Amino acid sequence: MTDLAAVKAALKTQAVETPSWAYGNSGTRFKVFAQAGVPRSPWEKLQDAARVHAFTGVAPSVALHIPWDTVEDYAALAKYAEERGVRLGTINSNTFQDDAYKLGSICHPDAAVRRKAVDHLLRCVDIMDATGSRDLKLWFADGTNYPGQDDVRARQDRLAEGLAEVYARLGEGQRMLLEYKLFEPAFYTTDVPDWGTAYAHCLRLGDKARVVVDTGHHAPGTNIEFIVATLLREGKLGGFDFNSRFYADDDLMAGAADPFQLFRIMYEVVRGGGFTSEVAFMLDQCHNIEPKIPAIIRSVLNVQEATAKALLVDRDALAEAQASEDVLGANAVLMDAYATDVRPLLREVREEMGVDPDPMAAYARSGWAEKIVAERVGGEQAGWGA
Ligand code: LRH
Ligand code: MN
Ligand code: MN
Repeated sequence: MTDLAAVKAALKTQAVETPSWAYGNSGTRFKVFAQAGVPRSPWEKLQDAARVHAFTGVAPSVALHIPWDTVEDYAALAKYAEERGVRLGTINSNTFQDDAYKLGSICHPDAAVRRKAVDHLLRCVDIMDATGSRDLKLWFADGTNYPGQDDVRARQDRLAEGLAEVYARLGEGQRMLLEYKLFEPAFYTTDVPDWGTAYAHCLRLGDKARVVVDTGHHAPGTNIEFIVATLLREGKLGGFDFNSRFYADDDLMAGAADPFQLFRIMYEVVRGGGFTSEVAFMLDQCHNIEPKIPAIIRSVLNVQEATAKALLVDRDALAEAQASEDVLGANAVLMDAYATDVRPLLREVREEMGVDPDPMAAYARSGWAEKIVAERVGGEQAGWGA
């Protein structure tokens, strides 16, 4: 039997970080469809993120992406967030939009370009000091397009050297999260293509370095929950970038394409003792055609539903079925939890937290969508590269 009170208590501690860039305009490489009311600054992104937290109760922090979210005074930005009931979370570095980075950033063959990239990462740690952020999330677009283009082993050495310099700069309580991605924008080799490469670098660096699993960054068919179980077992799972995909790095709403996969991942998190603040649960999505704030609310709710189902797995019954070699029985225990309609339970949890039981409807009623369309006129909307 699962202890419902414990499940509810755990759900109340959940924290899903929303990404500042999801509030801005985005698109595919073919077209960005601008939406009315989209934020024109990091400050307005925080206003929207605060609405997501107000209506869900479980999205208390916002990830920044530097330089997309450049401001003069980061401490003031942190204060502005706090005044609205949220806080600044992970700082994401961006070393992929300068012309200098055409052949890479931290792995570039030219030492001057590597210096520029590492200086940017060090600057990100300065920003963390000002915002009070714990985590620096690193994703590198580095790689090559053609066999022979560069020495792939030398690129690993350059990567290790750059990471070590940034790692040494981390303060007490700060961490470095290294994110891998199979391909794109590089199409032949990517310098951090998989969890094994990320893990090897993190292991050398030390305890403050952890791996980030972005659920859209694997080859089709990859068993992501196995990777999660392995990293947790090694104490090296730093966090997630949740999103869903049908094909490649689609960045669709978490739980939209494959809610069963999200449940399996969350089950391994719960099973491995990872449902703690040690593991950062972040969204990393783009809302290219759907309204952004409701899409982010929906994504948070999808993560919450997968978590509730994972917490509902009857672990004793599962262990018993496994020990008695009952293949079908063990599978049925897991599927029973997955098949449970957890929406009534989550409505109760929200009511107990003082949040509207139906966040999507509450947001729609709130008038926020109409307000930002009316008020955010003029200026340049935030978006990829802005
Ligand atoms: C790369 C990625 C990474 C970036 C974000 C914008 O595909 O997942 O996390 O920071 O997208
Ligand atoms: Mn990501
Ligand atoms: Mn991605």
